[in-house]
Parts: sequence; C-alpha cells; structure tokens
Amino acid sequence: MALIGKIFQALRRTRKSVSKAFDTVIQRKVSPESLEELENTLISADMGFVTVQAILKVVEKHRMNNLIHKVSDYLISILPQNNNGEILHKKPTALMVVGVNGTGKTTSVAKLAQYYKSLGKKVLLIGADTYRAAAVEQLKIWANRLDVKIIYNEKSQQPSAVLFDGLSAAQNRSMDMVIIDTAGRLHTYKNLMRELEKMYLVAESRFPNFNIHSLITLDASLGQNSLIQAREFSDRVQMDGAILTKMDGTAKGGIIFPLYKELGIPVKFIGVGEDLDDLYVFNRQEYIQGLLGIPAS
Ligand SMILES: Nc1nc2c(ncn2[C@@H]2O[C@H](COP(=O)(O)OP(=O)(O)OP(=O)(O)O)[C@@H](O)[C@H]2O)c(=O)[nH]1
Ligand SMILES: [Mg+2]
Repeated sequence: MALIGKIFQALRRTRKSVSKAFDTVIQRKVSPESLEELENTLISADMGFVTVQAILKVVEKHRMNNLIHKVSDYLISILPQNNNGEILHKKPTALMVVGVNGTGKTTSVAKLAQYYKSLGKKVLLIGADTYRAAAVEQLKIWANRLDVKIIYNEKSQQPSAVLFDGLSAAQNRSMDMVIIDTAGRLHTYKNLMRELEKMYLVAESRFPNFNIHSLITLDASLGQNSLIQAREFSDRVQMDGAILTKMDGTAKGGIIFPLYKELGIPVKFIGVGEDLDDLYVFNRQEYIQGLLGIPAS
C-alpha cells in the first residue's frame, strides 16, 4: 500500500543503522562487543537511554530465538495505542499548532487542513503568527491551494486578538475544525511564551464550546533537542501530542520513544516531506515495521 510505503521510505535512514546493528548481533551472536555496538546505534537513533537498556535486556533474554520479533513486540507495547489521529470530539475542535522556529508548524497546519478536509470536516485556518512578516502570506497561499477559509489580520500585533476573531468566525460559520498557526518561539522568549499562555486562556475562557487541542511540531532531525523543546512547552501550556516533522531526512527517528516514556507525549502525526500529502497519522505497528525493517508480528 502506498501509505505504508511512504512511512517505510521515510524511515530508511534510521532503519539502515538500526537493522544493521541487529543483523550484527544476530550474525556475530550476542557478545559484549555486538551488544555495545547495538547500544551505540540505538542511542544515536535517539531512542533514549531507558528504552535502549530495556531493548538490550530483551535481546539478552531471547538471544537468537526469534529475536527481532521479540524486540518488535516489546517496542510496540511501550508506545501508545493507535487512535487513528482521531482528535475530533462532538464539539468543534480548535487545534493549536505550536513549536520552535522552523520546526514545520505552518506546513503542518496546511497538511492537517488537507487531512481533516478529506474526512469531510469544515476546516478554517487562523494565521496567528503576527511576528514573522511573511508568515500570514505563507498560510494564505496554502489556504488558497486547499480552498479553505482563513482568518488573519496583517495589521494586528496581537495573536490573541486574531485568535479571538478567528474562533468567533468559526463559531458563526459552524466550522468543525479550526487549525491555528502560531509564531515560532523558544522557551527562553519569556514574552512569547506568556503570549502563548494567553492564547490558550482566550480560547478556553471565551470559547467553551470548542474542544481545545494542542500539538507541538518537533523536527525529528534535532533528536534530543526536540525532547527539551517538548518538555519546555508542556511545562507552560497544555500539550496533547506531537507532530514529528522532517522524518524523511533523518536517521534519528527514535525520538518517539523517550517522548512518550519520559514526557507522556504521544506522536499523533508524522511529516515526511514538504507537500500536502506528506503527513501520516501515527501508527505504532507501521512505525516499528519501518524502524526494524520487518513485518510486526
Ligand atoms: N523534508 C521536510 N521538510 C519539511 C517538513 N515539514 C516542514 N518542512 C520544511 O521546513 C521548512 C520550515 O517549515 P515551516 O512550516 O515554515 O516551519 P514553521 O515552524 O512554520 O517556521 P516558523 O513559522 O518560521 O517558526 C520549510 O521549508 C518546509 O517546507 C517535512 O516533514 N519534511
Ligand atoms: Mg510558520
């Protein structure tokens, strides 16, 4: 199936090193050297220390006995169950897309709009990045291509005000899904972080009929840095999940494990390219299959 093919393809760099290390263990037998090599490879794929140690235990326990399937079963068991990207409730949803500069927020907003539109939802975009000059323009181009309504205010410096206008419009038009593009920010930008908190407050207090949902975009190639970014954002604002972007260009696709184990943040979507179709609902079997290069048992 084309869908599995693309995730499999996007994981090729990560898989190349990970499955090679498992092959070495299988061919050279389980030895201190081959285990160390495996450990190093898994760590460099950003799977996180705790997960890697647990995998080594599985390897030592099962040795040559159907090893890769045991590892696969274990990895599937420690990831959240698939929810098919279903974040829609009975109420309309306001989906905030947040994250550090350049991690793929605006592109992901467009991809999500395409996805929910394809599910038959009435989608509205809000361009609430009032900082970067070309930000709204970028989103307008996507909205045009997608033929979805967009609310913005190029004169406003206040993202909360734009959000208010956008959600009011969404309410009047009975939209199902409102996707909000926000400015990129580092957690050290105190004012910008406060402003983000204010946006959540406006949405929650003034629009109780919306289900507020929040996703952080994390650039998969940034590895451990992404983990730090996720921690800092989730310390400040509600965080329901992550969109792991740029998976197509990295060998560090293992970040999903520590993200869930250490921070409790499930990856909901994976970005595998720059186009509208390059977004996939996270599926743990499919992901492990791509990571290990074997069918999940
Ligand atoms: N290869 C690849 N490129 C991506 C992906 N997602 C986004 N990009 C590219 O990454 C760059 C930045 O994406 P944006 O969507 O503008 O990122 P942003 O977070 O909105 O950036 P700021 O608004 O400046 O903070 C663009 O060139 C995108 O085409 C992806 O999944 N794969
Ligand atoms: Mg942007």
